Amino acid sequence: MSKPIFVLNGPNLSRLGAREPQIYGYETLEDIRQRCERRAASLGLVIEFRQSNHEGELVDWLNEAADGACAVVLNPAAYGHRSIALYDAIKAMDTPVVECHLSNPGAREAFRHVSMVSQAARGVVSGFGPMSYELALEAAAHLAGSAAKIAG
Ligand code: CA2
Repeated sequence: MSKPIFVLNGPNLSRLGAREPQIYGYETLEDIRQRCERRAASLGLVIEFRQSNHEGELVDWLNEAADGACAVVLNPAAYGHRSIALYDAIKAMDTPVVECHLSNPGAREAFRHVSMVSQAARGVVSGFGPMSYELALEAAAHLAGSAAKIAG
């Protein structure tokens, strides 16, 4: 597996650790990046970890991942609930996308119960705090491995 797994993070996740620790915990996004690096190394993978507050930039990165990544872990944050652009970008790529959330949106406010991204992603990991990222990375590695075998 020579291509990296992209770990993409949506709006406001750069503020993790600063507010609402009862929902999102005390780890910062940098802590989560380091966790992901460690988990990826143990799986023999390389990751590319990014965060953006801009929907279009996330779309650009998904387009880039279509050729440049073997899989994607995506925490779309609030854009996941509304973004048809993210839905379309995921639908337009063969590279597997695993949606990931720290919290369990299904157990929160009604407006978080709908996810556009879930309707296009291969699977979803949510509700396990920073461990959601590690579980999503494992799932992404599994999907990337299966895709590589099918490609022959
Ligand atoms: O649980 C998740 O990972 C979410 O993607 C987080 C999003 C939320 O809109 C989704 O429904 C679920 C919110 C990210 C912003 O997180 C902050 C954390 C601390 C301070 C400010 C924002």
